Amino acid sequence: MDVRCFIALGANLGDPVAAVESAIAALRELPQTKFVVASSLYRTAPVGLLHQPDFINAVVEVFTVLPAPTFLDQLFAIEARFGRLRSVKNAPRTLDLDLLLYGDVQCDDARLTLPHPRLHQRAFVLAPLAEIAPGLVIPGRGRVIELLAGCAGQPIQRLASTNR
Ligand code: PH2
Ligand code: MG
Ligand code: MG
Repeated sequence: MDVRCFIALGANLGDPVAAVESAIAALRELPQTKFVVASSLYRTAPVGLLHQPDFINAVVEVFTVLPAPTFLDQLFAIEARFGRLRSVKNAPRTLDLDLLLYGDVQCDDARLTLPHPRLHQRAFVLAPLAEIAPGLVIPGRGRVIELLAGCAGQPIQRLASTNR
């Protein structure tokens, strides 16, 4: 059975617009996975560690038959291809791919927490998610639209496709 998944993309080193656009192209090629749609790109102020460059963020929807751990391995492999180095938590990154939702699965183990544990607090995830799936309900958290309304004050700017 195909599982509906949402993936968050983020980058803030090098040419982050190019990185996110190429990562979206890479996600189109995931094995045993149907690509549905990508959101616009958003320029967003860093959350967590301050004093680092703005991010480019986006969200992608796919349907996959891969089990969640295998799907996660595929995402890590794309990050590695983009030269992601894992140093300190929240360090600037060439590409971050976060699995936001894997169907309505809720889990919390060493490798994977679903839904993503901070997605409901982050406008840089909720705005692109609301753009492509406005009616979505996050298991245990509520409607994307309402969660986004609770994130006022987090600066984000949708990039027109001509700016991309
Ligand atoms: N990712 C983080 C921490 N802070 N801030 C923005 N604006 N965008 C991100 O993708 C982001 C962040 C950890 O992954
Ligand atoms: Mg992240
Ligand atoms: Mg990550």
